[in-house]
Amino acid sequence: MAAKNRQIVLASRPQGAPQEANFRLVESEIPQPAEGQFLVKTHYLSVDPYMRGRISEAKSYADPVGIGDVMVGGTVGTVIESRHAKYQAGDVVVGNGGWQEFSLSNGEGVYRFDASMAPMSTALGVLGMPGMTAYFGLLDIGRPQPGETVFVSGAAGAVGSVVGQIAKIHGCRAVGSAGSQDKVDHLVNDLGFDAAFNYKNVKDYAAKLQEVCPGGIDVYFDNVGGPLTDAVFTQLKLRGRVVVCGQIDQYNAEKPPQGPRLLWHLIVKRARAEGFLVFDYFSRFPEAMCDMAGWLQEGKLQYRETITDGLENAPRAFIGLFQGENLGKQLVRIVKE
Ligand code: NAP
Ligand code: FER
Repeated sequence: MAAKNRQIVLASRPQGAPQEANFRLVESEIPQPAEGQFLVKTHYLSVDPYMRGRISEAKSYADPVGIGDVMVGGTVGTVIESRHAKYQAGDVVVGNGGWQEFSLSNGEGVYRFDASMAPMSTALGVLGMPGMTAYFGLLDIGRPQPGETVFVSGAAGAVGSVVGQIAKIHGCRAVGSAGSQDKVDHLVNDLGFDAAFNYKNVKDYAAKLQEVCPGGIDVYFDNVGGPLTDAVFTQLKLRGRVVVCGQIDQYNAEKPPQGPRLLWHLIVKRARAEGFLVFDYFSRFPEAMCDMAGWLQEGKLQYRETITDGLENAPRAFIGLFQGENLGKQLVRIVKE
C-alpha cells in the first residue's frame, strides 16, 4: 500500500473557464476506517461538467466545494479494509470518493458493481451516472415513439452518445451534433446515428437542422443550450418534447445569457420542455442497468472512453471537457488493471 493519500483540492474559484491553477495536489495520511466505515482504493474517478457548478459560489442541490476541500466526484474502486457490516475487502464499489486515491465511506450513496458484467470503468460511464442520465432523460422525459426523430446535442459525449443509441433501439431516427469531423464520423459510422453535423462549422443552425431533420424534431435532448438550442426550438414538431439535460455552453459564462425568447414555439407546437436531474432516479438505477447491460452484451450499445492517467492530471481532464477533448466518457485512471 502506498504510504500516503494524494488528493486534489480546490485552490480558488474560477472566473469563467476553469484553469489548472484553480486546483492543487496535496498529500495526507491514508485514513483508517472507524466502526461502520470502510476504506476504498480508487481505480477510476469521473470528471463531469456538473463539477463546474460545484466549484462556483452558488449553492444548488448541494453546498459548493469549499476552498481547500477535496474535489467531489464519482469513483469506482475496491474496498481494502472494512469495519462495515455490508462491505468486505475486495468488493468493487461505486461511490463519491472524490479526486483522491483513497477514501473512507459509511456506505451512503454507495453500491456494489458486478465487475463480471463489464469493465470497472463502465461503472462511471455507460453503466453509471451518464448512462442513467441518457436512459431516464430520453425514455422518461422525452418518451420517444418508433418512427420519431430524436435530435441530441453534445452527441459524442458520455450522455449524448448513449441517447442516440437508445433512440435507435426504440425505433427512432437519431441525429446529433458534435464539435469535430472525427466525432461526426464516429456517430454515423460506429454508433449508427442517421445523420450528424459539426456545429463548429455551421453558421445557420436552423437551415442545417432542416437539412438533417427535414420533417422537424419530435424529441430534442439538450446537453448544450445556447444558440443551437434556440435554433432547435424553431424546428420542433407538433407535440415535440425538449429534454433539458445540460447547458454546457453556458457553464463558464460570467453573465447569465439574455436569450432570444423562443417560448412562442412551445405554444404553436403544443410542445413541452422539461428539466430533470438523474439523482432523482437513483432508486431506479438497477432496472436501467439491467436493460443497458443487456444491450451491451447484445452489441446494440457501443461506448468509448477517454482515459487520462494519474490523479495529478484530473484538473486537466476536467478542463478538457469544455474544450471537447473527450470522445465518450472522460475518466481519470488511478490504478492500471
Ligand atoms: P460530455 O458530453 O462527455 O463532455 C462534454 C462535451 O461537451 C465535450 O466533449 C464537448 O464536445 C461538449 N461541449 C463543451 N463545450 C461546449 C459548447 N460550448 N457548446 C457545445 N458543446 C460543448 O459530458 P457528459 O457528462 O456527457 O454531459 C453532457 C451534458 O449533460 C452536460 O451538459 C451535463 O451537464 C449534462 N448532464 C446532466 C445531468 C442531469 O442530471 N441533468 C447528468 C449528467 C450530465 P464537443 O466536441 O461536441 O464540443
Ligand atoms: C449536471 C448539471 C447540473 C448534473 C447535475 C446538475 C449530475 C445539477 C445542478 C444543480 O442541482 O444545481 O450535468 O449532473
